Amino acid sequence: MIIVGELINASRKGIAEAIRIQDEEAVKKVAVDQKEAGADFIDVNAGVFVGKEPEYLQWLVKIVQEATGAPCCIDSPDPQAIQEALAVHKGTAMINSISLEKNRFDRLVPVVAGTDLKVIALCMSDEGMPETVEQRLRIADRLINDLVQNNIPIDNIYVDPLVQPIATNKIFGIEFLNAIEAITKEFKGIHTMCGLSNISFGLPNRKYINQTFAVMAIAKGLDGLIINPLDKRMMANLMTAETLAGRDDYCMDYLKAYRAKKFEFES
Ligand code: THG
Repeated sequence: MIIVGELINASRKGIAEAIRIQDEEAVKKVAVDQKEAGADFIDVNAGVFVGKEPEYLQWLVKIVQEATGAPCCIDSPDPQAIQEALAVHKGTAMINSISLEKNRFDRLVPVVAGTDLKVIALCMSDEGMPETVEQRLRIADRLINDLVQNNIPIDNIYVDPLVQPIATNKIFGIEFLNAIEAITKEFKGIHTMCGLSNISFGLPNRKYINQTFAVMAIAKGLDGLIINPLDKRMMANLMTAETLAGRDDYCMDYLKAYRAKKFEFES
């Protein structure tokens, strides 16, 4: 399972301010805290700064890697911004994200082809956001085939079927979960990924919804999550769900987490 720490995102007020005043220490602390909590990749997103996004993304990549040595998940809809951020990135980054939208696909495939980069493939096309399992599968099928044909190994592809808020349509939870199951079954060796917290948008007690949904998605085969790794109950849920889903030989990871006191938090 791959954990991407979501907290360095300029849609969050404190982070936007830290970026605006170039407060290195503030950003570095959020990066280090997430790495120590178990994040494998640190998401960096400066999307609210129109015009300055590439420059700010480069700055974020540099200081996050200085502080943690961890790889970044470069989060932007703009292929140019992703490419500029990659130029200063050390090691194997994750691209967040490519999609079937023509501009994104055509500009990012040459960047990723023939490299070790990991890539999140959003189930989105120029026809818009999919809602049903069938719509997601159709997009995933084209995306995966086109990426593999372009010399991108299936093991480096993380399909994101797109979580939408349950408050806006009661089917959005189950359609997402069934999409994870269908994609995992249909494409051997593929990975899946999602920004989980969209599910709880507009509802109270969001943490609880996110924690519960994570467990349901892991049972369907989800193996990558963009989350707040500082949420200890979320992290404990993820590890336990992996074990219960049959993906932890002899419960070794569970026992290791227990011994490392990962299950000690306020209930
Ligand atoms: N898929 C992919 N990338 C993504 C998303 C996705 N990147 C952005 C987003 N969705 C995931 N990242 C975040 C970052 C911050 C927040 C939500 C998603 C956020 N956090 C609130 C805060 O910190 O103030 C609190 C949320 C909560 O209550 O838990 O808003 O879907 N590929």
